[in-house]
Amino acid sequence: MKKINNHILTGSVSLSIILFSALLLILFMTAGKPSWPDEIVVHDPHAYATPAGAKTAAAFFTLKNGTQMDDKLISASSTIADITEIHENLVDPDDGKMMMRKVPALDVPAGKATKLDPKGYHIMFVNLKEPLVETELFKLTLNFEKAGLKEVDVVIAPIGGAKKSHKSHKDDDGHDHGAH
Ligand SMILES: [Cu+2]
Repeated sequence: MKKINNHILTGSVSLSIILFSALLLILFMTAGKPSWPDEIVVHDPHAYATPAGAKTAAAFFTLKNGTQMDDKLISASSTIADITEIHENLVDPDDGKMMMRKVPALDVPAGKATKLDPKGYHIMFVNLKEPLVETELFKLTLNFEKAGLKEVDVVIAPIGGAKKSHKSHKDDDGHDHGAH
């Protein structure tokens, strides 16, 4: 009788170990992999309303590349301005002031989130045809080297949003966008 009990006990312990190991294996295999769709998602595309007479504006978003392939944003287009370009904000090494320059492409690595925010990259609109008005939307077409064209609706946030993010280092959604 005692022998049988031991045997049953050993069996159930073995089964537990196997189940536990399988669970660990599943956890290990899924750890670190973002549960993103197998495509590039343009998250939270937004711009800020412009004062009357303003000639330029910028759009920001996060690119979530859920594919297995590194990609590149190679151009952007819109009908709201004469020129739509990919820009980078950076500190001028000569005078320490913020400056911006046009970049030919923006890397969008596989499995990573690439942020366009006031600290770094943005989509620049030059020679605006009309001011950007709060709560309205405009179409922006992004051209990726591999994923091709993606059209998104850019939400126009209140005009104060950009200023506030520069002064307090925070924007309306509470994310830290750093100083300018
Ligand atoms: Cu710019």
